[in-house]
Amino acid sequence: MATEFSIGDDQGWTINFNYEAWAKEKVFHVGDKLVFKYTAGRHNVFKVNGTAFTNCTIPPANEAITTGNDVITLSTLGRKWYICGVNDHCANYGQKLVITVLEESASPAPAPSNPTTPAPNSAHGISGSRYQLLMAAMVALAFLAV
Ligand SMILES: [Cu+2]
Repeated sequence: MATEFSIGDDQGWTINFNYEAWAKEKVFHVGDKLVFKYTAGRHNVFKVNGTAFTNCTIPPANEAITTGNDVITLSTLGRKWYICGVNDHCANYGQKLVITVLEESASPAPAPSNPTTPAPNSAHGISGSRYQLLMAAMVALAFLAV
């Protein structure tokens, strides 16, 4: 089951919020979604690399996501970096998020305790023993023929 993470929970995507602490207690998987919520125009979202994250290097404006309700689906493994490119929100107000995406979470299938398995098993058992009986008879016939 994919999870939808609302970045910063009630605070949303904003300045003076500890996104490092926020992300620390969460586990992200491929297929999950990040939702950046903010008042459009006040902030924006840039997906950047680790170096740009560390240095708060703002990419070209046309790479920004700016709707204020930005949904990003995590499609690949590894570390992902996001920063706000408005003014010095990244450099001086901590508006930056780094996460590590793990492989897709296994679907919750309770495989070992499947109640439908005994019936086919016993049916197979019967046909199996019949087959053995037939084989034994064939072997006996073969011996008789020799
Ligand atoms: Cu901002």
